[in-house]
Amino acid sequence: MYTQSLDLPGNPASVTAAGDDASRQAAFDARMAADNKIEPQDWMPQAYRKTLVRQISQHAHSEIVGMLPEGNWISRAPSLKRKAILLAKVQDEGGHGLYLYSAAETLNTSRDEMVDALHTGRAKYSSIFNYPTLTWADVGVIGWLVDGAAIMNQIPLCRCSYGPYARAMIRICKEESFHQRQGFDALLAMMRGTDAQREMVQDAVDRWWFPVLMMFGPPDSASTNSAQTMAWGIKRISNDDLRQKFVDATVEQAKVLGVTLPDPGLQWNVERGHYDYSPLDWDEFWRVINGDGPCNRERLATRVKAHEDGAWVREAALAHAAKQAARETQREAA
Ligand code: FAQ
Repeated sequence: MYTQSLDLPGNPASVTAAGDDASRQAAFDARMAADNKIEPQDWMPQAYRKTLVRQISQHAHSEIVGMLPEGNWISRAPSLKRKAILLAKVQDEGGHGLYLYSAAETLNTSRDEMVDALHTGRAKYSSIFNYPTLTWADVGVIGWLVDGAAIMNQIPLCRCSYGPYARAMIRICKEESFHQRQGFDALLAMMRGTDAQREMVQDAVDRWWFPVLMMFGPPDSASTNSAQTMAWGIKRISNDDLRQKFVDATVEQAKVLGVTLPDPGLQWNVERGHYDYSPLDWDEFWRVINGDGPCNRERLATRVKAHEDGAWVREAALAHAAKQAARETQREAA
């Protein structure tokens, strides 16, 4: 049937299930060394499969939970135009979650298993979505900074060694790039408005800046997964290097916007050719990812309730599919 896979029958580079473990491992290693993609039906080490399921499913959960902070503002958007844009953006995030769950399903894990891991607190989602959206300016800041950080992290994932993940990331990055611009545009409109609007934007930037820098993950020295995922070509750039690239790009954008980034240690380092920034509060980061951030309980409870409330839709869809299949069988038999 149809497949996401790009490898073709007879392609000598494909890692087939034939042969002993050592020869399959050697074929996999050769593929990695040549920077070729691994496809769903290829043989892969269990640990590679497991780490992909971990990262892709956590990424999917982040997109789905990430709909909540902005979703809270759909009914309170300041104009019809901003409401339509926000509705479309939040829907896009839902779509990203679905492509990513589908990419993870190609690794032989079911959607139910992944969702259950999220709902029972066994799977993580991005720390950033455990912070509250207090004002309309927070929605603009999520677009500008959170989507901005997400793109910085995700562009290299378009070159990830696992084909379905890499391909999902291409479309996701295009949409995230639009999200980032809409956030910047919403903030620019407020910065050109009243003093109260400018203060609201500055307050939102002050609250989100440090949590956004933590989205890139712990410092490289504390990143337990990086060495292996980089060796496997899943991650291409380290947490600290991506964080630095983001800081360097965003300082310039903040100048255009006319906001101050809330870090007195932020200054250009001529020798390094990068901006220096102050150490981040990693205790806060670990607290948030371990379930004790400002909104962890609320976010998870909302997701669980949405899943339970949607049970009748899943049941109806299954009943419809069963009825269609029975009709098809009857037609074939007639
Ligand atoms: N939050 O060894 P590392 C978005 C965990 S999508 C929570 O460095 P790794 C779109 C990590 O899982 C945002 N947990 O981990 C949007 C690991 O624990 P584990 C999501 C975090 O995997 C915008 C432990 O710490 N993006 O924003 C975080 O090599 C607006 C040790 O860390 C992705 O998921 C964190 N920030 O690197 C939606 C991108 N950081 O699993 C709505 C794909 C680390 O061993 C609105 N993922 N941890 O128990 C990645 O690139 C990587 O997984 C990292 C973490 C970079 C997130």
